[in-house]
Amino acid sequence: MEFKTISVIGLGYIGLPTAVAFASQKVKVIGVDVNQEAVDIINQGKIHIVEPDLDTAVQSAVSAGYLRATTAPEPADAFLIAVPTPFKGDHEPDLAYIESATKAIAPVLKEGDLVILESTSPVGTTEKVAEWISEQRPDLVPPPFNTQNPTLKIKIAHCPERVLPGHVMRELIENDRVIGGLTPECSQASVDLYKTFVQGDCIITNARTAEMAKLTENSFRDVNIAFANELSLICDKLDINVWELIELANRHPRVNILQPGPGVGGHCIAVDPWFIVDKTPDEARLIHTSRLVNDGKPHYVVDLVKKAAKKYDNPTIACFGLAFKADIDDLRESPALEIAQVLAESNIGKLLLVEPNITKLPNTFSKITHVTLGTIEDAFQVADIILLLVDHKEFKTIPAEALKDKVVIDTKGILQ
Ligand code: SAJ
Repeated sequence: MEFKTISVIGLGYIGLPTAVAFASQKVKVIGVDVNQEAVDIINQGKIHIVEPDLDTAVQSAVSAGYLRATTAPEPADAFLIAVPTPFKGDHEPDLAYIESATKAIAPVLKEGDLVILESTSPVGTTEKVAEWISEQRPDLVPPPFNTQNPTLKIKIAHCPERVLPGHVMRELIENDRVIGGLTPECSQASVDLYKTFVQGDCIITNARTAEMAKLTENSFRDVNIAFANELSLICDKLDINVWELIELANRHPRVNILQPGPGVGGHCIAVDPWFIVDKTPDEARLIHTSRLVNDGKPHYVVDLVKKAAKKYDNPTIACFGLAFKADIDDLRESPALEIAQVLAESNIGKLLLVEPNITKLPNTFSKITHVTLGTIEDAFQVADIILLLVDHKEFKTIPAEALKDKVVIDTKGILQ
């Protein structure tokens, strides 16, 4: 199948790099986003998010005329939906963005077009996309939509993104892709599309399995981090150094324990397991418990700090790191940020935030007078308690000497 024009709906952390990957192969790409500001920035050849090497790629794709952004969907041969799937209420998946993106493209679809859902989705969502299109375009997806034996005049598939923030530009090209069409023709058309730039294997399955594969990958990681986090609690109680313990256990040829930390953050690993729990609550017991273990870790860290602070009169607590993981500036869904916020609100002392990847105090702290943003050296001068929350490269070289008069709570095990 030939694709002259490709449209990517949602120009965020996944959609924009994907749009650029197609455009860099000299395919015309129309990027669509509801955020007018993001659209304007991209049309100037600039970016509104942080991801290594994305800026230069967008700049050349826009200046060469292969990438253009707009707020209103336009006709194309393939549409990739890459919008967020957060959860709402009691961890139920919120499909509102996928539904509105699908309904926005429905009017411009034509016979033969390919629609790919890239957003991480609960099992059954690709079928829902077909049903939403059927409601508006019965000429393309005749009702009632039959999941067992679909009759389609367009092609619909799920192909979950699996790239690691910070390495997106490389992983987009090199990673294997799992492709699940509603029919074998849908899958094959999707392989043809991704082969435009993907060097990894494009492996075909059905839509439900592709949906579950993505949720499984992130749940696997969440469960394994929960094991490490649980070990850290056990070791604290038994007076054992958890980092040394894990290093020793990992010398076994079939053991590979992940690292404990202040909790699990980001928009994927802490979210996706809930999509499995929501669908199969009675069966997903381990996955559910792991979520609770990881979500409980920030509270445990706060309690450790409160206990340490009791020995001082108005201590200064330096929080090292606010991002959701090392060497990025992304503070969304960050356990480090959550811990700093709870500490700031609990008024146990002054808070000095040390985050080398930001230049401005996050808005949540702007009205709290006892919270400031500072440097590592400021912390050495004034802090009574050092709380290490993120293993940023800048913190890995801190000399033991600089910490000798401080109480150190190191949630990542990198300080001497
Ligand atoms: N973390 C630990 N201990 C570890 C590893 C990670 O506490 O040993 C924490 C991190 O500090 C962070 C969180 O887990 O708070 C998640 O970080 P991550 O680097 O493991 O993953 P993400 O969320 O940046 O990206 C994940 C990736 N999924 C997997 O590795 C299975 C990525 O490939 C997915 O594309 C991405 O989720 C996504 O978009 O779903």
